[in-house]
Amino acid sequence: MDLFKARLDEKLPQLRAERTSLLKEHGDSQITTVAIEQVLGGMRAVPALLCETSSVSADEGLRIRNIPILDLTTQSPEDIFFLLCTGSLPNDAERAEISAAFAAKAHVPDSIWNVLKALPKDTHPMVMLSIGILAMEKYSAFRSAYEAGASKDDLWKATLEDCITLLGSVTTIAAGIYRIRFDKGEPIAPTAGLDWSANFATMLGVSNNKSWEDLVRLYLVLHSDHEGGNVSAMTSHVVSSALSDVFYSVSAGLNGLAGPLHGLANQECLRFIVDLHEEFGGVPSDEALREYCFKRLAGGQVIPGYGHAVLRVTDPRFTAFYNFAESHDLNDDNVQFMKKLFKIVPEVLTEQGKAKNPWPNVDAASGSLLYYYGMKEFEFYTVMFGVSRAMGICSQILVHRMLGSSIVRPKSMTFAELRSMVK
Ligand code: CMX
Repeated sequence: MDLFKARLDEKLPQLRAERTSLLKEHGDSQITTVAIEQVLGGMRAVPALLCETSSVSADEGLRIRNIPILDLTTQSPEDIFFLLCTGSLPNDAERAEISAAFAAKAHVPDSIWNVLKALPKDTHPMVMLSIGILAMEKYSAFRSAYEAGASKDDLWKATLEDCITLLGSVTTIAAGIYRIRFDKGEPIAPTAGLDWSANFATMLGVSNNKSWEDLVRLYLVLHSDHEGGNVSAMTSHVVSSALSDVFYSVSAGLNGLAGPLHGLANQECLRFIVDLHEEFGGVPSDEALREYCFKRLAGGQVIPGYGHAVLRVTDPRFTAFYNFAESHDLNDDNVQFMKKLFKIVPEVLTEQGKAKNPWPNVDAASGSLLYYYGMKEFEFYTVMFGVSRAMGICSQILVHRMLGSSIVRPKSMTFAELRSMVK
């Protein structure tokens, strides 16, 4: 990883100087006030975290290092990881170096398979992913470096090594989980010479269709990062701030991704579509679908795949998947449902008037496409999300390590303390 390390080394002084000068010039400047409703409402919109890798705006959505995600849909995941970490896209030599580094870590030791195979048959695949990553912790270069007394300034180098080990092996682990958990046969070994996403697509063993590989590549690109305040990224950051290594941190973040209001929404979305299919025996009329959605809302359930804590427009990642379905002429009932829901749900949520954002997020489209290619086990979908999101989480942790960021420790308040503050 000489080229990658050299690029990071080059960025390091500027990155650290920015932190030092901001602190020196404006360390005690007030940038916001916090309302009681924000304290009680999930800290929504409180600008309290640093994240250099990406940003999400209400009216545009995700930008990775200031590049709109829709301008990055033809890049490889290796490009995206390099961009997240360094701020620039790699040249050919740098891209080849990362691909080779991931491939060199793609072999997963038997001890990890033994742990995964020993779990009860009905274990959720996200539990298996979280455990698989945690079980890899014994290979942490960071922990060894820390125990050997490495200086805080240098800990980012071992963090980079851990990121490569984690990302190189996570595709093999995830694909193996798919095969073990859903009785698809033994895990398929990685193939030398394939890049990261082609290898993942092959190890899943879902389809031989060439465009399956294209979908997996796009999937890994689109879910890679979504700034620092979402549940999974923030959880990982908090854990990592205690100098826990990336295996502990990513595993912790993925446990948050497994919640139905976050990453599990893609599983819930497909479940919703399959239920709809069963209820109507096919794609229903607009009117019947409207009625069904209203009934669901009246029963106190959310419409999965719609709404967002930050976005107030259609998620560009939904648009990218929608465009993929159009350009590859994907057209089964589930894809029809996805398109019809896009037409109906925003009207329904707007009429109901509760959701601040009636538009689809990424989860409203991704599952229908995976299902189209034959990945019908929707309990696995959040694992696909997790593999990709591991790139964003790792890069965020790496940048914080380069900066030497502080341990996270905000102040919690009792109701009585809050009341006394507003008196
Ligand atoms: N269906 C029904 N009701 C919805 C809704 C939806 N899709 N989205 C929001 N609402 C409701 C909320 O439940 C809330 O109701 P209460 O006041 O009764 O609690 C109200 O509208 C206001 O919520 P909001 O401010 O618009 O949204 P939040 O920031 O609180 O929550 C999110 C955001 C994503 C959790 C919410 O939109 C939701 O539950 N969506 C469905 C699940 C989903 O798709 N999650 C994936 C998000 C992407 C990700 O993080 O991975």
